[in-house]
Amino acid sequence: MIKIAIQKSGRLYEDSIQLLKECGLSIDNAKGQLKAQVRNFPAEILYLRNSDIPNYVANGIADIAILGQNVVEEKEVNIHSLLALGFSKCRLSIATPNATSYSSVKDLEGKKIATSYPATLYSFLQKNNITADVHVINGSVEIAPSIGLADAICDLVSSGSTLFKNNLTERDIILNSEAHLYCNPQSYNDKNDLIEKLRFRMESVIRARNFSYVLFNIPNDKIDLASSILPGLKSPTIVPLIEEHWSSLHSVIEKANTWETIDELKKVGAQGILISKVSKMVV
Ligand code: PRT
Repeated sequence: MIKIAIQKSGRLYEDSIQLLKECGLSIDNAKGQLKAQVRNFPAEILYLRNSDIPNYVANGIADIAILGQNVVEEKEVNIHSLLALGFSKCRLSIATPNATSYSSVKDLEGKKIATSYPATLYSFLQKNNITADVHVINGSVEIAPSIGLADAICDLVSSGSTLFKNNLTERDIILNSEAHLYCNPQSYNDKNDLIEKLRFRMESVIRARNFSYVLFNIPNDKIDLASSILPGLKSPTIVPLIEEHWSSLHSVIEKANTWETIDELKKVGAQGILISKVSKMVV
């Protein structure tokens, strides 16, 4: 049996639960629950505070977890990433009031910096030979400069709207982060079959999110032309139509290029183009 830690509530919760469910795990996630048995996979879900999870994984209370790279970096624990999951993307950045001049990290010398990420900030400052006065606060870091607590902040940014609302400008990115699947190294050896089984499922679900399934009809003399537009997995599947000299082509295309691909397919004579969702993709 493996123990999987996910955030109890907060920004990572919905995406984590959805991913586990798309991996086929049947979970009762009633509100307020602290742990739940998975009904159809030998696993137990532990609902924990995000900031506590790295230590729980490091000491083996949980075998694997879904966590942002930012917290793992901050907690400086020996746990290993098995897979980047593509959600909860953000960056840990230095920001200062719009009106202050800032040309390089050297401008932080001797300044007060407010943050909830002291370890990551110290290591960044040390790498850049900067001595600064670090103030640790656990929330609303963005208001620190306007109340006179700090000259700069070091905090997570995603859309940038919180910085904008607080008249702050992002100056230096310390770390880019997204959610990863992490594991305890000992658990990875001891429970390799189960952990790998889940990692493989997650990888198939995550990969599928970037692709769509396309099928369309095309005159046979245009098949080569249409195939050259489709990157696909190997090469497109060709199914003859009852109507003579026509075939149906099936393939996968990158979601990001869906409309460009449709335009190109139309140009070479494709008809009846259907695009549908791919839920799992095993290569
Ligand atoms: O209480 P617990 O320990 O469980 O949770 P938490 O307070 O540590 O976490 P939570 O739910 O706030 O965030 C969980 C994880 O989501 C973080 O550790 C990051 O990995 C990830 N994440 C992604 C973010 C953001 N984006 C984010 N924008 N975490 C926080 N923010 C905050 C940021 O601190 C700032 O206040 O959002 C604000 C900035 O957002 P924008 O969009 O205005 O730039």
